[in-house]
Amino acid sequence: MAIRFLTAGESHGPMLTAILEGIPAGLPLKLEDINIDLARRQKGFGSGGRMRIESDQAQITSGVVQGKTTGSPIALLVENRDYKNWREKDIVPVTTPRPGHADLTGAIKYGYQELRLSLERASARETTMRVAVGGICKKLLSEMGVSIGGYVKQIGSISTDLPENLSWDEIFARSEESEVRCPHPESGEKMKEEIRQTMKAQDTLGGIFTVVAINTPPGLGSYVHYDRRLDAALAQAMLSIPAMKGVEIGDGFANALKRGSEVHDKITLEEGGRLGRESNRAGGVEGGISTGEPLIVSVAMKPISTVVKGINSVNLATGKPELTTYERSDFCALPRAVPIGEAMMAIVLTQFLSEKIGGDSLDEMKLRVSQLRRSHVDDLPMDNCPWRFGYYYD
Ligand code: EPS
Repeated sequence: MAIRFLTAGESHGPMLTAILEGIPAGLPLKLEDINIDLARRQKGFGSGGRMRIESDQAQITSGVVQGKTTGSPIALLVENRDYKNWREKDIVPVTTPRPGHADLTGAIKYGYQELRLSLERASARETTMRVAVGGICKKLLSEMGVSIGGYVKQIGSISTDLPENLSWDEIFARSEESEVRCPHPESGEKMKEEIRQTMKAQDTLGGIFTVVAINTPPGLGSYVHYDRRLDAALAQAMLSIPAMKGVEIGDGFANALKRGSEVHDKITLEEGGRLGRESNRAGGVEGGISTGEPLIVSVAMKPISTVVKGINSVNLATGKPELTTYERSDFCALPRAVPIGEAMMAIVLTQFLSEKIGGDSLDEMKLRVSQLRRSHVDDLPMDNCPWRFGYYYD
């Protein structure tokens, strides 16, 4: 069954909505499975005032009965608490577009006479529903043994090394303890200081976050067409998050500077015939197909485009050059971007898994996952004799 979803809702409208289709019947689901990630998306050093107003909680109006999915579309909603502050208000027109935001391009495209109409839907508020949908996908994946986590790798010029000899689960747990979702406490402190300095300078900061899926079955995705490659789908999903401008699979950019023999992950024979790897610089994908090693995706986020001190622009109402005006926004949203990246990864993996194995109920899916071919010599018998192409062609 194919997984698909749509979201609706505007940043200061009454509520956000999503419909998710393709989740099999019989998946136990608590609101807490969703709300835990909604809360994670709201937390992080460098957030603006809006996050003190909202306390996102999902409601489910279809597709889940007595704590289990039924196989029918799942309808989700999250109310915007801020709406009550806007519904009776006379809205001050926004006529000076912020460089970097959708204010100008939205007006060019849709012919708006008020730039707020662009920002209302282009706002990253919409990612609330992706996180809600991703929470359900994560729950389904967890039933198959797949878990997803992430951390902040860089904020502005401050990057982190991973603490040595820690499992991925430990890295994710340490990141959750940090206000900037950084697993390395010293680097985390430096990141916070960088954010403080930037706030003082009335400016904003970007950076890089990493998301990882552990225990992904091998064989998801394909090389047969551009749109069936798992790495390509992950890149598309990550770049669809507002403000994300670069994607790296594994050590993609560092690998580009090295020789092949230094890059490619040596295949080893482990006890019992499992095919292991000495490293995972490929980030868990070869030929557009998952290898079964941890799937690692890093994403570059540009600095938030609402800048307190203003950026040169043009007031479209007066036709005169003018600095952008400031309402309110985040100074650095990197910590909050991590759960959004995790959600997009969960959605893509659920899509690719469903496409490979189908299944209308959880039991059916679990059985099929257990029957998947693995990276194991016993699962890969070779004919090992010469052969000819034999096309029906002269
Ligand atoms: C955003 C601006 C801020 C952010 C918002 C994204 O909202 P407001 O204009 O209401 O202060 O807080 O993000 C969210 C509301 C959210 O839930 O992530 C923007 O312009 O993109």
